[in-house]
Amino acid sequence: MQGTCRGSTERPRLLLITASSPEIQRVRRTRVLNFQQITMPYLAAFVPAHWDVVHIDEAVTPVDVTMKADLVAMTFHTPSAPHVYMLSAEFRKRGVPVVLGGPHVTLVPDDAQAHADVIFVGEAETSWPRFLNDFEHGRHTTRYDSRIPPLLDNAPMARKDLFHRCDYSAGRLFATRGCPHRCDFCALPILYQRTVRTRPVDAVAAEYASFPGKVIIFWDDNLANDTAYAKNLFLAIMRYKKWWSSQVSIQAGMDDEFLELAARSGCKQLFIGLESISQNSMDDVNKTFNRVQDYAGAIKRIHSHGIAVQSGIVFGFEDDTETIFRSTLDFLEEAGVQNATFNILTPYPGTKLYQRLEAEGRILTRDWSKYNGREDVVFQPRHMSSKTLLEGYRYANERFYSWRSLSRRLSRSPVGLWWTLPLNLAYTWALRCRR
Ligand code: B12
Repeated sequence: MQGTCRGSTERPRLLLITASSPEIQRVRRTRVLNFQQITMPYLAAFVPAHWDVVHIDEAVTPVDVTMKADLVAMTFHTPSAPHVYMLSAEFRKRGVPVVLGGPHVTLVPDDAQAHADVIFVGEAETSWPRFLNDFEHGRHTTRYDSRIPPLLDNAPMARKDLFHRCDYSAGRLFATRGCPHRCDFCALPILYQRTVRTRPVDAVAAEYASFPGKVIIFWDDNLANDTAYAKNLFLAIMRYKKWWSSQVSIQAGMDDEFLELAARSGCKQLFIGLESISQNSMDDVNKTFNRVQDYAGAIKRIHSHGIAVQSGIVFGFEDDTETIFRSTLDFLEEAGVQNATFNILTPYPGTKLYQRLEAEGRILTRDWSKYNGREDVVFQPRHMSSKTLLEGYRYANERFYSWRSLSRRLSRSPVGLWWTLPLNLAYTWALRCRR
């Protein structure tokens, strides 16, 4: 492997790749929205100015392994791991050193180490610039571990010139990072070591304002982790009159002041990980702060502030039987939930859930490409067959985006009908095309 860059007069070239395997793109093809990814444009902001930086987002552009580069760095989720390892082998065969980081690497570093020259475990605000300097001087090591979660006081804006949405209509940023909880199925306790950190409100507001487009998504894990911070942020971004959405926990739905300020600052939808309507299941995976009895009231309160709800639902928990699919859909329709993302429970390697199921001999495959949460069941469910789980998951999607459910849900809660109706119709249409 080359440790240094080409001739000293030439600018070194860094190729950043947001990897997404063809399989996961196929699995997620019903997704109507083409999500802008920010990890690599954000890491690019730390790269010294004398580097040429190119970003390929595989969701929109295929990777050409013959591309000229002095260094390749990739970020990826677990289902893209085999694909990334293949890409990595191709680059390395051509003498280009490869650096890997992101959720899969942090969850199972030893899995990735064999396929890269250098891996990054955890967050990289400190280690990434250090590595680039080491690399240029030919003294880098093979593994950079971020043991202390970095503060985000000086987090730069992501480089918009590297976004694949060149019209900048897709405003994506983060204000906070991390989550204090330890849900067994979630990667966050490992990725961010259960520490919640915030960026300065002014810096976030400035980045928010810098997007010419009107629609913004905060890629936060839970914008309601620190409600005092969030309320200050809402006051700061109100003046820009944009529309935004973020992920929050159900607790946000119980805080009228939070919801009122959120709505006034332009919040149009909150994504809430309801996960399951079975309290036993929530308790079993250590998501005890989700109190199922509070769901309906919280959703109603969110709606009363003119904010739509997108609920994250997971099927396949220990308490789930064949009736869970129908009763979940009954609940979502009754509550007038505007949008939902359904997932098949997937024990990502490195999580507590994976360890437990592995100890019980219930992991069915270690082919990471099947860890997509949408089309494959990778563990043995307790009370049903894999086939029943898969069929139930499909039933949920079909029923939720059927005409009947759509009219039931949206008539029950017509919040933001001018945009929730077209979006629901788009999902319905996408599902029909898939059949
Ligand atoms: C936004 C998001 C998405 C977006 C965009 C994805 C993207 N790559 O940006 C969309 C909607 C497309 C998406 C899809 C999926 N996602 Co997602 N997503 C997130 C989310 C909420 C935020 C990621 C983000 O932008 N963070 C902000 C950036 C700045 O931080 P960061 O990515 O953590 O990067 C830092 C470090 O990790 C590190 N780093 C990261 N990569 C690299 C690479 C190098 C070279 C270096 C040096 C450092 C480095 O440096 C950064 C600074 O410290 C996370 C939760 C989370 N907080 O991580 C889940 C998360 C990453 N997603 C997850 C999952 C499960 C999925 C899906 C599989 C869901 C599904 N069933 O379809 C798909 C897979 C898509 C695919 N193509 O493979 C899991 C990951 C599980 C796993 N084992 O991989 C997470 C952690 C959620 C969770 N709570 O478990 N996702």
